[in-house]
Amino acid sequence: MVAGESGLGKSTLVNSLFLTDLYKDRKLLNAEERITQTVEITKHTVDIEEKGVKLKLTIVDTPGFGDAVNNTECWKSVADYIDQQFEQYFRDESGLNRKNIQDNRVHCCLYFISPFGHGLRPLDVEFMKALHEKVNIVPVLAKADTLTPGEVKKKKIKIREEIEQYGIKIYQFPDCDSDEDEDFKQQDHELKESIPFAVIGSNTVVEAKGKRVRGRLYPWGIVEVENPAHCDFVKLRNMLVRTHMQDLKDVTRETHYENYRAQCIQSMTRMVVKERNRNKLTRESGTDFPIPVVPGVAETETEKLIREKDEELRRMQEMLQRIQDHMITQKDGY
Ligand SMILES: Nc1nc2c(ncn2[C@@H]2O[C@H](COP(=O)(O)OP(=O)(O)OP(=O)(O)O)[C@@H](O)[C@H]2O)c(=O)[nH]1
Ligand SMILES: [Mg+2]
Repeated sequence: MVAGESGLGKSTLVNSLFLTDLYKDRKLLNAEERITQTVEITKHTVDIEEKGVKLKLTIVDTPGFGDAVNNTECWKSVADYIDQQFEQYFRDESGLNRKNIQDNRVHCCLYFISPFGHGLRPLDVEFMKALHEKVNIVPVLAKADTLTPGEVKKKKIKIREEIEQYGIKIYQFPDCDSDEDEDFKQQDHELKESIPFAVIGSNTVVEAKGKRVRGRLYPWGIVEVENPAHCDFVKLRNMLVRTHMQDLKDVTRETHYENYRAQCIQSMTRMVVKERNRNKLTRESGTDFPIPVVPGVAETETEKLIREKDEELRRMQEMLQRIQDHMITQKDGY
């Protein structure tokens, strides 16, 4: 998923990252014609191949914030989207047909930080804090071609300090084992120092040193998206689809989804207990529950509400039971 302020190049970057049509079809429109402002959350599915392994990747593009007069709670629709995916997975997982569940949970959120500010803006802090318990946040420094290498370096340090200072929990790369070889350790160190990844997006092909590359053409030269000397694009893509994809999925499953599930089960249990007590009290005071539906006899509004609540309660109890059964079989399986 990509998120962040409007106009920072989110849609352009995801196109540059994964929509590989570029290499199949050279008849390209320029970026301005191809990409317009994103106005709603959109989902694209792309098939990519990494070292012979075919992967189906879902990209979620979100509308940038900052255009509205009031930007409070601009993170709400994104947070709701993430929760909805968890909810769907939770339903599927606790349902009867658990074999073919489609996993639409969001495993990573690239959060775009403006290159024009002095570090993080208050809205960035608010946005990331609203999401950091739900999703793996990977911060990126947008439009890095607008900064000199020195500026990029300084901004990265400042942003990392601020992330720490404001208590924002971004995705943590797992520590590498002490017995790994030196090359690997060095790569790992460089990756951690790259945060926030400086990125440049482009959907146009330009000619650089006789080769056609994805880049941006300026009167003073060409910026190549996939040149490691120009930005961290390749590093970011490798991290996402090669080196850390499994870990991003693991952390989503073990931490973010588990949090969601625990909260859900807790609130369902609380509701079931509350309803049970209520029913017990009403029964003791003489009313019979559940109210039977007699065909032909019109229910009063209250009776209808009580019956609906009872049905909801019964569904929840069934779901809880299935979750418990599922947990027991899982435990037995280990
Ligand atoms: N200089 C520079 N411009 C870029 C870069 N990436 C995108 N742009 C330009 O920035 C403008 C906005 O790009 P979009 O990709 O539409 O931005 P967005 O973040 O998706 O914006 P919303 O959909 O409004 O959230 C376009 O004119 C792009 O060509 C970049 O890396 N560097
Ligand atoms: Mg967009």
